[in-house]
Amino acid sequence: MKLIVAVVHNEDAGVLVDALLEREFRATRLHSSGGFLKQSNATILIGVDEAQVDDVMSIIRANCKARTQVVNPMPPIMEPGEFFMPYPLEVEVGGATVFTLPVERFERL
Ligand code: 2BA
Repeated sequence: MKLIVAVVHNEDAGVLVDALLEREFRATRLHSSGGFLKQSNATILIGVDEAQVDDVMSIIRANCKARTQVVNPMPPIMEPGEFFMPYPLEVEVGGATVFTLPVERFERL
């Protein structure tokens, strides 16, 4: 068995969980936030047989889109007389960041 951990955009999470449930995959949605942008995203946990990992990956690919986000960089600590022009930075946030982990033991009690 494998545990798929997918970090996705909040806006894609609902559709993704619905698509997984439609194909009878069980999923858990956790509220999370990115370390870099500090914006809210969603982490979806999906426990599946190894043979189903590719099916789940296809569902994630079909339902999660990459987006461009604009970030305003934090001003650095400056000496008197120095000047900082805060240019907004464009960052592409991927459709999904997916980790697939081996599961040592799984029980539903
Ligand atoms: P964030 O950490 O908020 O990162 C959002 C996007 O900012 C990233 O998109 C990437 O394009 C950019 N970014 C992140 N760290 C950066 C850095 N040190 N310098 C420059 N740009 C940086 P993604 O790579 O698609 O990641 C989307 C979200 O997935 C991340 O949100 C984080 O929540 C999660 N994630 C990505 N890689 C991860 C990893 N190795 N471990 C755990 N979570 C990860």
